[in-house]
Amino acid sequence: MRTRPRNSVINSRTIAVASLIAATASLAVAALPSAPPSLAAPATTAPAAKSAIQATKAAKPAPMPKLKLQRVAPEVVLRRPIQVVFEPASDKRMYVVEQAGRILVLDPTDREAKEAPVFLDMRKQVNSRGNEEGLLSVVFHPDFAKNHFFFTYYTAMNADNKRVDVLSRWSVDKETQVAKPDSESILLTVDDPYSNHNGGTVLFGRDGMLYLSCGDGGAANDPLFAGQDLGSLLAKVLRIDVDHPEGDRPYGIPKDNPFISVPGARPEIWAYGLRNVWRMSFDRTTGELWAGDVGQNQYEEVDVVVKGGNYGWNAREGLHEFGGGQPGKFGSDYISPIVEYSHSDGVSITGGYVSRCAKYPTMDGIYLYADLVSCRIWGLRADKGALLAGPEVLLTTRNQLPTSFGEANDGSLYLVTFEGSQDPRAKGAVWHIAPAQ
Ligand SMILES: [Ca+2]
Repeated sequence: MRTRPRNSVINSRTIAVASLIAATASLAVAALPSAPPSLAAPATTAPAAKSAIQATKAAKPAPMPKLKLQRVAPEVVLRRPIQVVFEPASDKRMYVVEQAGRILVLDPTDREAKEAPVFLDMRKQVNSRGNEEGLLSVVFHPDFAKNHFFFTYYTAMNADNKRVDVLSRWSVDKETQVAKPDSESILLTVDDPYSNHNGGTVLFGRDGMLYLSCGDGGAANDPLFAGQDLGSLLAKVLRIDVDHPEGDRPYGIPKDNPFISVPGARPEIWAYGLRNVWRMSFDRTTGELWAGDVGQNQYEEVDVVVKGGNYGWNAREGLHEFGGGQPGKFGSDYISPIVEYSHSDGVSITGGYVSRCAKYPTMDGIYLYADLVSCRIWGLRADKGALLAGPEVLLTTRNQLPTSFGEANDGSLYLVTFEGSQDPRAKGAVWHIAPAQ
């Protein structure tokens, strides 16, 4: 999620926009026609993307379907849900992450459910005072069926009452299927002095490695110079091996990480120059890592994150020079976003997933993403980092801010939303995504 002024939960602009969107006073979420051209997200002006568009016009990618949403467990009360994840091999157990620090379990097919049992309550560990603080992400180990491990990424206050970002491993009681509350093992803490820009998604690649997105620390303009600093874990995507601890580290460094031989660089770094990747995901077919990088005041961007890639923050915001006055130079060889959009179309990108569900072939290969504030959900097609089609508005939610997407084991996708309210107990919902026809 994006920067907010200090001391605000969701700023007045957010509330104003959300209120406008809520004007229908209905929880219904409807498919809308495409936004008019003036509202549509602009295609990137990157030369590579332009040529890709031209080159593929002849190929005529399949049209993108509009989307419809069906609410999951409509009677269950959720408070500021910000992620849903599934344990490997079980689409009957959807885990809903509440920002304050609870993980709840839902069967997404049970429309009669009245409540979601608590899987883990870690509100005592978590600092969720700021709008962007809290329990931010959860992921299950790929070998969960054997080792019963899962991982959390959250913000906390350390023993010196300083802000830190924390990556932890936990165990599940295989009999009760509930997390063991005293099983936390901290793998990594990152000093993070400001309440905003904390990343963060934790997930596994099909290489078995754990990936984590860290924000630039916060405030505004990257005052820590983190974006281009390979000595800092902030403003990065990290990649570690949680199955092979090395020496004093409770995790290993993969031998093919890109900066392990660079003096002064943190060996955990996979990619850098990323301001605040709130949500990222792997395309299960291509293995590409897709990220929504939240911009500052002008441009939001969709990136495909590659090994060793430099995405330009804070010399660049989207495709544009950023006047931060920091060490990076605008003209350097940064990797361009697949697309950007300006703040006339939204103000905080929520990265999504590439749809790969066999049940919905018309959605196959479409990357879905959203804006937290304008509530638009776009689709695009790309190949090897070049735009093929879109972006196109496929849906706009009403009075529900899209905080995250989720992907079941069968590839079906979900949307997570909450109401545009400053109340940390604001209600939210989970929605199953399908083509409108
Ligand atoms: Ca921060």
